[in-house]
Amino acid sequence: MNDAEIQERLRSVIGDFVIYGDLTGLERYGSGHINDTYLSTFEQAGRPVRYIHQRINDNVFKDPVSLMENVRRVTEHQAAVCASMFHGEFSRRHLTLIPTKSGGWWVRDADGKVWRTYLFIEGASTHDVVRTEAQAESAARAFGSFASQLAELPGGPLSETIPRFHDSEFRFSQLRDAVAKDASGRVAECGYEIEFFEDRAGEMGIVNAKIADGTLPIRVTHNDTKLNNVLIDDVNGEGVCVIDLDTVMPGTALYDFGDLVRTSTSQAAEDERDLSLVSMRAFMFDALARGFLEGATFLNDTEREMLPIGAKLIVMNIGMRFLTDHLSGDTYFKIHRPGHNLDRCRTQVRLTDSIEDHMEQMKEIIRSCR
Ligand code: ADP
Ligand code: GN1
Ligand code: MG
Repeated sequence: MNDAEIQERLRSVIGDFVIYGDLTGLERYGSGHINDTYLSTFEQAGRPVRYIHQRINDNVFKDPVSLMENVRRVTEHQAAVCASMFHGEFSRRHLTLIPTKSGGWWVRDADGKVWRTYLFIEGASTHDVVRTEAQAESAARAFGSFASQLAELPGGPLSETIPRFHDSEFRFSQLRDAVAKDASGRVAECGYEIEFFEDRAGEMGIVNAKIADGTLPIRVTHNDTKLNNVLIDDVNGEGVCVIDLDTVMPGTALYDFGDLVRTSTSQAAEDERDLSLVSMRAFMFDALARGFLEGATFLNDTEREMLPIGAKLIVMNIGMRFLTDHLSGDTYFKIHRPGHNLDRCRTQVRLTDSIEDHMEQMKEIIRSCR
């Protein structure tokens, strides 16, 4: 379905949400790899009000109804926590779901696809590439605080929206399967990358083992803490609101810190082709560690110590996922050019190399944050 057809579907479901006024604008929005996101403008009593509408990708999320129940629980809890902390701007500090006219939180279109609507948070932006240490620190503090807010989420464990999402042993086995199948005839061009992960096969289970023996606790985690999943205030640079809640579920805090390292220590974009630009810069790691540890005050000693190794594992994990998707014919992540997933994998491989070179320094930075 092309963009015009998706927009047509959106126009037909938009009337099912409780939104007042006249629709005056609708455009595609954002640079996420998974969902379809649109920005609308409604003229309400003489002023424009904006909304975000998202069609949930059901190739990736097999149970959108449970996913939406997770999102409802998380945002409702955040609203209660933020109400006492942020007088005057509390609706900028968490996502607000718009209800439907029938009293629910999502709508199914004629094709059975699930749509949701959020208030658009004004005066803040997402960034695909980190520019300053202050930006890294703000983003990390926001994700750390998000984890603290959800530490006491009532109502039992959240649903696992993607089973074994960050399990590196599982991702490695998927990569081996994709290599064995060679569905798109691309294995021959990926020898270096496949070998790189094979050489590190013994490391894939490090975090799983610590979860299994009980030294790493399972917490409520975000699981997609890319820099572009936090809105940064356009004026004061603060991390205003954590977004993209589709993968909030039980997990280890290591990877929430790790995905920040993956997306906010290098000066290069995730799909940069000039690999000489890709590196783990220690001063950015330092800013992330300070911000995250300030926000996530609940981490135990093992979690703190393992933050650098968690970072290395999640970079490899996502690198393996990009490579698996490339070998399988690009069926999961949106691509915008041929070889896009391979380019993305290559930056992760280079970043892993750089993390290995800096591992002792990263551990020392974490120790010095005490
Ligand atoms: P994806 O899963 O595809 O990454 P996101 O939920 O991250 O989708 O949304 C894509 C982009 O839309 C974000 O990077 C952000 O720029 C923008 N966005 C999403 N929700 C909001 C919101 N409530 N207010 C302002 N911008 C938003
Ligand atoms: C996807 O939706 P988005 O673009 O924020 C992916 C993450 C990857 C990321 C890599 C549900 O995140 O797991 O780390 O791309 N989300 C899902 O950029 O698979
Ligand atoms: Mg996103």
